[in-house]
Amino acid sequence: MLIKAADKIRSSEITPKSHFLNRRALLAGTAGLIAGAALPGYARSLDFEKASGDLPGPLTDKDDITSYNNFYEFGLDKTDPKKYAGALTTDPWSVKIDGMVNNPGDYALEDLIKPSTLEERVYRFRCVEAWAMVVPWVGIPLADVIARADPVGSAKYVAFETLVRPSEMRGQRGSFQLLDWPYREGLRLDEAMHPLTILANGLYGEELPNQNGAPLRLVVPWKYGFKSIKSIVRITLTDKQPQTSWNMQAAREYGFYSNVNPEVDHPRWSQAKERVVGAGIFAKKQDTLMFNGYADEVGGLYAGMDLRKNF
Ligand SMILES: Nc1nc2c(c(=O)[nH]1)N[C@H]1C(S)=C(S)[C@@H](COP(=O)(O)O)O[C@H]1N2
Ligand SMILES: [Mo]
Repeated sequence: MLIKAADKIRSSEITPKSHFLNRRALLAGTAGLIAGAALPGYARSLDFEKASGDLPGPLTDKDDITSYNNFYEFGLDKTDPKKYAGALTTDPWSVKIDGMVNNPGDYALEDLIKPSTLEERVYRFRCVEAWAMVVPWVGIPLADVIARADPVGSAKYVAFETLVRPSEMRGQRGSFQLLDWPYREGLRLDEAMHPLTILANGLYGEELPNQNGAPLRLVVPWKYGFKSIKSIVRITLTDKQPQTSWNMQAAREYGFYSNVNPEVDHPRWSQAKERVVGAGIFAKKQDTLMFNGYADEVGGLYAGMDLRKNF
């Protein structure tokens, strides 16, 4: 619905997987994507280009990005979301923004995300199970949404919640539930306001497939995948560190920060190497990069912190 117009423009311009992405060409594509009234968004993309250093690598096939997913509301298997997430009604959709803000309210999705403000962001994306992807997301900076809600000075964290709707989410039905719903995530306010942090409503220039978290999901490219919460219905500003689903499930294995860090292993496996989704299980693993390759941009957020303790 929202970015339908982008389909035709983008599909002809997608760089084949085998090519190393040319960010400038891609941004030219983005200019087309947001054609017309969208100069501010384009300007921001150019700033981002300056700030973001090296290219993230070849794009992962859209098929892989949309058929190998984690979305426990639809089942525990990585093939479940593609099979079952189609049952979710994503229109109409609204997001409640509450807590320590001057402008709380229920914001309709189309009011929160205007096509003219959309940007394309090509990010490395990393699952804790050591799968790596490169995804051309479409979305808006989370900072813009938070600024609009106007946090009060003492707000320090942002909490997120996913929809609870067992009638459409088969993973929320039945007697065995691994996670306590709603799926919850959180960021420190400075992490949430960082220009790399986006709310995505699309990928590959098209509307976000349900299995990837339609209609609106978080993308925090320097953190493990589970921080990037899907199908968001609530954003709460708070002064207390929010509870997060995986930390609630297994606190010893999943900390609040969850920054990609090759030096801090998961208790049950090493995080020093990663596999590229789609490359096959026999492909050589590659080294995991500190902060998933975004150390220059985000390292300063954690200056002086013990990242073994704050994992
Ligand atoms: N609501 C919700 N969000 C979620 C999850 C989930 O189960 N439910 N899984 C997380 C995990 S573990 C990962 S790795 C990413 C996967 O995102 P992708 O399927 O778009 O690759 O979504 C994250 N967001
Ligand atoms: Mo994950």
